[in-house]
Amino acid sequence: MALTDELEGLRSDTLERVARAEDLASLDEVRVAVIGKSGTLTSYLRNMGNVAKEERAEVGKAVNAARQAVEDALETRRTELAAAELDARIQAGAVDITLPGRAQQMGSRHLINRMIDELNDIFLGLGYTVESGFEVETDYYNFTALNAPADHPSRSMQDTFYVKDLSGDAASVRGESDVLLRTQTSGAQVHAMEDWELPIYMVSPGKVYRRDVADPSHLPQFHQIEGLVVDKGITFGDLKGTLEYVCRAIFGPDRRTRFRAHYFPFTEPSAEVDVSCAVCGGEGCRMCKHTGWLEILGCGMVDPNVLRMSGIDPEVYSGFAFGFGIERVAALKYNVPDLRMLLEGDMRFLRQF
Ligand code: 2NL
Repeated sequence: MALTDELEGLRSDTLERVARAEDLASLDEVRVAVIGKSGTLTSYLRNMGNVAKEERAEVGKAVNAARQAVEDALETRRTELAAAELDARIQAGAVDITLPGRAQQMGSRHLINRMIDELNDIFLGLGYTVESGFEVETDYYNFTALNAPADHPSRSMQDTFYVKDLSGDAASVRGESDVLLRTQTSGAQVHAMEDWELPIYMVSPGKVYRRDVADPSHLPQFHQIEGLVVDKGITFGDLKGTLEYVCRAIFGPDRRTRFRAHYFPFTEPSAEVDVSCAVCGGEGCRMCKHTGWLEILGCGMVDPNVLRMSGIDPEVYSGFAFGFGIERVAALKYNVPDLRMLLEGDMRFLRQF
């Protein structure tokens, strides 16, 4: 029948237009054109009166079915397009709130450890062995084997941290145990003299402890690097040549050194070494207390008693020894006015090195 064919054509044509509609506005145009007041499908409903009576039921059914199909398709497509349009609007209005990645702060080696590495490298270059030893030592390795008299003030509880405090114990005369926090790294070198084969060319870097109150030039815990050479025919000339070379390696060729006679219980003769002041170039200033010189290390020829106590014959062997304070070397190299700055953890200061 021609009328139902027409309706079928209109239906499939409309469904195609619905599917093709790109946005809500063009979808609405399809709705108005087909099922609006004067839409093509609506006009079939309006004109039902003109349809032959016997066909009316069938045509009416077809018109309603077509209308239902068109309405369903419109609704489905409307939902799709509305969702897509909302999505587009959200995308267009979105504010980018991603933050730039947080950069990882790179740590760096602390100046004290850099200084230790640098000094170790200088001595390794001279063929020395690096041996750090123990931070907890016995009173024999820290004092006795180094020729320190039994009543030397550095042994007292006022100057040395004892691991066990035996005060009040009848077994102890001075109230001190024989286990202590080392006050110098020499213990490592005494162990070497006892245990190693000769000759010895060694340095001992590490932490040492003294019962001091911190001030610009003293810390109760600091680092030392001590050196020890024991060989046949070692002279003060070897000591002087070695330490002048080392000072130049640390401070550069422009700083001068001088040796001053001094006293240590473990070396004879002994000397202190000064390096010319970098702040004033030797003219005299506040940094060097107007002397032009800064004290950098102590040294000397190993006392024959010290060699003998560790089982070395001083008639055959001789040696020299020396000790640097690492914090002091760092302060003199970089003109740090107060050793405590090295320990305060102020990154504005530490990051300079
Ligand atoms: C200083 C002085 C020094 C030594 C340390 C030493 C070690 C042995 C034998 C003899 Cl096993 N001596 N060490 C010698 C002279 C000076 O240090 O003022 N240090 C900060």
